[in-house]
Amino acid sequence: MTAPTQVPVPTRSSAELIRAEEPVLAHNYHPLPVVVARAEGTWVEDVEGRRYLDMLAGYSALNFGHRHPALIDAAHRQLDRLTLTSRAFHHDKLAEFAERLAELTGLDMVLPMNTGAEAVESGIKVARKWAYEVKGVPADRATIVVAAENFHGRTTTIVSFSTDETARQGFGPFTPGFRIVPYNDLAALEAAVDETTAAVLLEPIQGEAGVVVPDAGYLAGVRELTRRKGCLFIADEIQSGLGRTGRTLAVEHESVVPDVLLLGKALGGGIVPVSAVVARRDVLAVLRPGEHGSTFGGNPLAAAVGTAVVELLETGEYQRRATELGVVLRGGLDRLVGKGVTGFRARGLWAGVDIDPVIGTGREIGERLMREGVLVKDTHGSTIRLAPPLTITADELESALGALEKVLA
Ligand code: IF1
Repeated sequence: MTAPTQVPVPTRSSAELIRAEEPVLAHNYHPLPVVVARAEGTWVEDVEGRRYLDMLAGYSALNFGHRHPALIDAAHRQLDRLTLTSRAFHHDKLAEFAERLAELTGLDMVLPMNTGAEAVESGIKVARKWAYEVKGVPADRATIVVAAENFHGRTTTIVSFSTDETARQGFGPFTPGFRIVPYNDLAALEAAVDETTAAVLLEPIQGEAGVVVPDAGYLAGVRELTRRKGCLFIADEIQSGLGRTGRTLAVEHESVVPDVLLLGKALGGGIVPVSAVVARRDVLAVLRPGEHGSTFGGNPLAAAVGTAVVELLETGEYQRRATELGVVLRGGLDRLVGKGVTGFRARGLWAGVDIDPVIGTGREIGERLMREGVLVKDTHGSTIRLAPPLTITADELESALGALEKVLA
């Protein structure tokens, strides 16, 4: 009896896969009805072979596009050598990753973690320890000042200082020690920072709030205020960093160097989760063996991909593309104001676009754009976020803007 020839099992259709998820996958998202099966550069392809321009880029984790050859190659080479040791031992990729990342950011020391939230949590722990050991704040009295409409992740401590009820509802009790002030308001910040303040934690541009760009001078003002008051300035560049706004870091637009920098998303090249706290030596020096850690933080695969990402950024090519194509993006959006767009905020290849609610919600616009072969994500209400890979071409950007014009007509 010869074995029956292996008839390949047909993959389920998009509709079948969406239905299959329902009983077995937590419903913590409401994805667009598209099932991606493969991707390259700026383009993704669904199960049926339909192609879409990816204007979300994994919430800015895919700054270098899907499967950038240099990053995939670095991953393949490391997969064939060593993937994990834990930090109980050294491995041969970590020194170079830390050296290159510190050099790229102009700071001294690196604490490698995995997700953005882990970098934020680690930054909070380090700032508090610095406040007690260096600044002399009384034990358990350290405060950290944050901005309203912030988004820094989903852990219980992080949502403790969120102003978004959806992110907090049902997850209490919450972590104390945080003060919330309006974003882009130096007077409010001045009033909130006192001798107990360990740090001010801000996004240089607020992502989830709808790409809210602060007034010129705000970040420089925060830098001056925190220096004068003797507390740390922690810049969360997990979404705004690594080329997105046309500079390596968004704080560079105001020539500001924070005391602590939080990175994530694109640091992993869209391949593996890689995040980091990068800070002045006297700040990260508060951590001694056994006081903080992570099973995967700084693992060989992450370090190899992270180093390849830093190499891409060292060329300045992606920052230049975001600046140059940012002009095309801004021009295209300017032409849509009054034609369904009520306003927008943009910096580099990153825009929050407010759509006239009469035309539809952000979600409805997203569904119409999907039918035009363009994928975006709404943030709140009728605002959509545009954040394509920095590898997008001018033609691809123009066609995405054309699709937006079409669905708004
Ligand atoms: C979701 C958006 C939300 C971030 C900043 C830290 C983190 C994020 C500035 C945490 C993560 C992601 C999370 C994802 C959607 C997306 C997001 F703004 F990017 F669109 F939610 F606000 N700091 N942002 O933007 O990083 O732990 O996720 O690696 O939670 O739905 P993470």
